[in-house]
Amino acid sequence: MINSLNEYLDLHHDAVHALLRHYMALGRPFLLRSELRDEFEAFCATHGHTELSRSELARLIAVTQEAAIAAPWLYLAVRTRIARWSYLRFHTETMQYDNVTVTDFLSFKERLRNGTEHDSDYVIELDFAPFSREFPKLQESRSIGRGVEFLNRRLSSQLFQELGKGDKKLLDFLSVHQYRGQQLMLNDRICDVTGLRIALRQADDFLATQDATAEWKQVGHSLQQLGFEPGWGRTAAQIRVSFDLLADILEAPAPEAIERFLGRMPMIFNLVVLSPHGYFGQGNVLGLPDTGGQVVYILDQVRALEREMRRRCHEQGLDIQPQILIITRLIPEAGATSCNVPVEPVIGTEGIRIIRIPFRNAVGEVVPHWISRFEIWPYLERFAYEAENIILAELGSRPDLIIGNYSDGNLVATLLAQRLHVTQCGIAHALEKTKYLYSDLYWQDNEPQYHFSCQFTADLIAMNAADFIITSTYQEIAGTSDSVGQYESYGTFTMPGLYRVVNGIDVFDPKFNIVSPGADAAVYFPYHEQQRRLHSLHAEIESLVFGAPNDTARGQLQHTDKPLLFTMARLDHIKNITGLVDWYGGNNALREAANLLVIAGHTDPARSDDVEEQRQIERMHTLFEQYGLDGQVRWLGRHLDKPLAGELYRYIADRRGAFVQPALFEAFGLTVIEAMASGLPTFATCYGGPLEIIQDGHSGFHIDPTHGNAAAERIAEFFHRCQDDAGYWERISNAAVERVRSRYTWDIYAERMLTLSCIYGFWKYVTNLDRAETRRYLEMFYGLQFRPLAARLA
Ligand code: UDP
Ligand code: LCN
Repeated sequence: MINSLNEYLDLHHDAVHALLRHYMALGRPFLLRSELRDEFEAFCATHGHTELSRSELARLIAVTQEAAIAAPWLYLAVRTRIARWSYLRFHTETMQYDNVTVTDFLSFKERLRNGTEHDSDYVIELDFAPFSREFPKLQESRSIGRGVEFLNRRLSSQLFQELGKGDKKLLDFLSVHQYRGQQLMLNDRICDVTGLRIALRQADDFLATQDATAEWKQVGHSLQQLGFEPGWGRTAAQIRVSFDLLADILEAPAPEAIERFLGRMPMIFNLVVLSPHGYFGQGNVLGLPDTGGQVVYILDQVRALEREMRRRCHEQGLDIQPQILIITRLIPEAGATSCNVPVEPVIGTEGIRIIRIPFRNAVGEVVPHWISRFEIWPYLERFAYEAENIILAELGSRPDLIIGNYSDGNLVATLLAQRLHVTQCGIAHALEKTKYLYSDLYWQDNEPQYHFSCQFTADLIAMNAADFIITSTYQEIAGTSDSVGQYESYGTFTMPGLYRVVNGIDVFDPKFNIVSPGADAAVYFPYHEQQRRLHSLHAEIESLVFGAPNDTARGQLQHTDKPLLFTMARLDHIKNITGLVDWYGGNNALREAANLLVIAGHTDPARSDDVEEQRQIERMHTLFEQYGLDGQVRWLGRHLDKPLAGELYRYIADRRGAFVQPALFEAFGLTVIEAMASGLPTFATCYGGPLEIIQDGHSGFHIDPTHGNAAAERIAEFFHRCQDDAGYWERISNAAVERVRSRYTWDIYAERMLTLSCIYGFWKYVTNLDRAETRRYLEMFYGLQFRPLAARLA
């Protein structure tokens, strides 16, 4: 690009000069991608530069994510391809330009931000790249998020290249397997690889003489004589498959065989899931501040994991009851929730418990009230240590895997995994960094409310410490060709006055894997499955939707025959529910076509403890007044339990309605897949997960929340088309159901998640995936950077 750009600049010096002066004249130190593009287009149109608008320079601007401007310099951060960056600068007077380093770019931004001409103080620069220089990395953007496939390919060949080395490690790995003192897989009769091969052949010969359905109690004694212990399979046939896979791997290790073999290994019996913030409970919590999809995700996830763990134990011939602990915060002032109860079994499971541990202040007293997720940082270290003792006591051993959730859970997972030497998995749910404009550069402005200094530091520590990371979508890691991924945004950034990050995380690292969550199929099923429907809830739903206003409901729908446009979310600014009401109010076509049903927050601000929510509630009331919405919008300020929410989606589908998710940004969006699974045509934000979930125009529609009127027009058009084209609603509805059925189910999730856990556990054991150097660096970063930042909040 640089060479052709050079030629272009030589030839069109004048136009380029004028353009650069145009950017300068805006008088803004920073311009984002959309601003750069819009200004470029405006400039070309005004000055009649059609040539320029098709030039190499136009292509450069199209891939520039950010510009920093101070005469005579214009610095650009260019994202040439997904997750590939370069930095360059123009001298606007001499028209010289050159490539600069990321440090140059960031320090230029810092100078602009601080209003200084030169770097004033020493700046801490974080760079994780040297630690993983020797480490295999993906090369292609399209492979991002398929880390385990890559690892299996790369490491299997590397490991077994040196004859005997990999075999020996595999043998060691199989020999250390135990469950509560009971030896699994191999005993000490097999002490080298040759012995293992011989034993495998003899065992195979022996099993060939046995009934395929014979179980361990029949064949186990003989196999034990040869050096084998339980865990290979429930029946003789299954045991033979495992033996054959191992024999194949010892002969020539193919990645698929390794994955299949490790997926059959009994490795994960005890699991710890961390989710400290918010109200974690099984009832009355959804919609409370900081309490939404993450709770739904975890409760569905652990159920699915338990089913899969039990299935695997059964198939492996082991009589073991897996255990899962969800560790969360105990909140003494728990309102109508059970968050003040220390131990709560998860309904419908055999071995899953919610364990609640209180936050304590500096002198050890229990903190009684809810604390926003943005302010929990000083409590986490103590919480982690208390959790460690409780986990060990509850499980009677170390867990086999620790899963962190969100920034706080991932930090606690890091502290625990480090102390217990356990494999750590990270799940972000929603990284806050990309949700707020300039959340890093202007971090100080947000500090009083959001404390991003703590959160981004915690994120960097946890994402680098995790052995593997699960994401719900590709774009969560690496964005799209137009937008930066949530993880990618941690690659390079600066928080002036705090530290500068030149390599914070590498999205080409094979630790990233996409494993999407599902919609609970027992609750969210298509509206046309009549025999499963909860008809008994319909009277309640009718009064919820069409009833008179009361202390938790505003508005009464005048035309009850119109279809319903439905939305349901926490009443956060980012969810943009007030934005939706604003577009609806201002768009007559949409108001004519459908009624709007909103389930969010409270209608009375006095019922909310959350400042952001209170502001949104007030804004909603203002909009009702401004547009006179009481006859067309029904706003329920209450939370629905899952069965009621499930039946409501279907009830709205019965009436040929639609669902809308208008968020300014949505990391994944469980309501989107729930609505789709119920057969509701769904309109959802094009920023975040829904972009990937929905195939626009086929299984739903994307809307741009920054162009509200266009979104409202699109929804209105949909309802009109449904009137003219009899099968249209059904076509979209069927495609939505099919999309969720094929991609977003908890069964697929659990199978994948457990296989990944086994594989990462194996590679961590047999290679240097342990990343000891990184851990040491992170410990220092935690001690010297995170702790003092968190202490300031205490
Ligand atoms: N939810 C619910 N009742 C409510 C509000 C929300 O059951 O009154 C559920 C909703 O069905 C979904 C979750 O809360 O399962 C919200 O998850 P989502 O991913 O959409 O958003 P988040 O709150 O995590 O940002
Ligand atoms: C948090 C969010 O903001 C949502 O987008 C996700 O769907 C939810 O967590 C579950 O991962």
